[in-house]
Amino acid sequence: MDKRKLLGKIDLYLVTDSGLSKKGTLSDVRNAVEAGCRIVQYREKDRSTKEMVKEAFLIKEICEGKAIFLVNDRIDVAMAVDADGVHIGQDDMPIAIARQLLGNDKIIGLTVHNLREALEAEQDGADYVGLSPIFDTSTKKDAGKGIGPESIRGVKNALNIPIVAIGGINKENSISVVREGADSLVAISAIVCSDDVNKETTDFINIIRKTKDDVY
Ligand code: TZP
Ligand code: MG
Repeated sequence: MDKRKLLGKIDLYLVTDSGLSKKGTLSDVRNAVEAGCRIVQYREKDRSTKEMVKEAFLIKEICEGKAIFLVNDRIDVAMAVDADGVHIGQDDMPIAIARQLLGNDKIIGLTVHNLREALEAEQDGADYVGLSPIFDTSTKKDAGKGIGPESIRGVKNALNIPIVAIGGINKENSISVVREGADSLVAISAIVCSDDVNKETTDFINIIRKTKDDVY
């Protein structure tokens, strides 16, 4: 199965955050995957490499056969556990080098903030872009000001690869994000800060699917 082909079909994309999580990263991943989330990005900023590798193996096991598993930033950790790929930012490893290291079979996602970066990402061989931040967010301190859901349309029209929207998204504003053309969306705090990650995931997936049905 070419997991890349699944990327455009995903509704909700889980990004882990152990700092914000109520029940812990492994519990969040388990519950989100159980509720039907089909992609998980392990994002961990303050752990040792050893701890990250250990946890990444556990997340990979939970995702096996059910969800795509990516690692944020750390190409070495992704390679160590044979993850499905990585998600990198504008200041991380250049895509061409990441591609050389990971090979053609792995997924590479890139964070972009505007149309220029998005076009460049596609040209450089990104498999999807994470458009960020759609709304103001306190989850990522250096995310900058929200670009607004209406900025998604221009990027969607210009690109052939899927667009993942991220930043300040909740159940209410997720409708505008999908209506403006996002293929999928990330909602970190709205999901991992909740008491019931399974229910939140189900709710988000239902809202996204219903909005897509209404749009197309
Ligand atoms: N990248 C851009 S915004 C962001 C990241 C990791 C944080 C999104 O978190 P939230 O809680 O969904 O606003
Ligand atoms: Mg990064």
